[in-house]
Amino acid sequence: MSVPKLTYFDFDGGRGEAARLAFVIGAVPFIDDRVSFAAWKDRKPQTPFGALPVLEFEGRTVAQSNGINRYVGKLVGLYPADPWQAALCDEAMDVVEDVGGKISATFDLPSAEKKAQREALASGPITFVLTRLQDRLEAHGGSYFADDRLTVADLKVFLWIRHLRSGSLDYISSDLVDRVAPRLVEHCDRVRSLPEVKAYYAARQTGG
Ligand SMILES: N[C@@H](CCC(=O)N[C@@H](CS)C(=O)NCC(=O)O)C(=O)O
Repeated sequence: MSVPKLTYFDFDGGRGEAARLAFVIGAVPFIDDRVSFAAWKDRKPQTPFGALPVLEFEGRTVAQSNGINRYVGKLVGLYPADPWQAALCDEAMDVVEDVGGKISATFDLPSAEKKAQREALASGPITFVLTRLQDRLEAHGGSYFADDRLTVADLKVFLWIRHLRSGSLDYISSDLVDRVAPRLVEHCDRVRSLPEVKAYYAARQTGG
């Protein structure tokens, strides 16, 4: 049987990491194709839309991270079968994608402009999405975003919250989530503590 190949950049985050974690948690073997930034220029034209992640399976190729998350979630049992629960799962993934895109757009800005835009994002859309995501989590029981169990939505939110709290985003205070959405910190810790997630990052020696 063919093994799925997930291609993404060589770091433990970003748009490809939720699908990597889903494969790991579901104990489904996959080829973890990690592209260095140096190699990207040559690889880019071979991708459907000039961007990563890309998933290849049984001779076919598909792009777009949340679509890949859904597909992998179905393969490994981390995506709801119920249509309403699936829509809730998609809701959380898409809102993270929307606000994450706003942050990504600041990466290459000159320092003063980056500071202005990130401070405005932190006090505006980021805080808004954090508080609303927390509300949604609480409305669905407080532990998971959909289906009363772990889904790919939890993985995507976990990775975003981990990134926001990492201190690696200049001008976005690393304690923002703790201040405005503490239930999302608990959720982040819950996902980070899953035995498969702990073992995965311990083996990668990145600590997650
Ligand atoms: N909407 C796409 C966005 C993909 C995207 O922008 N990927 C970034 C990495 S997270 C990328 O490939 N950047 C390199 C480039 O555009 O050359 C998705 O969700 O997969």
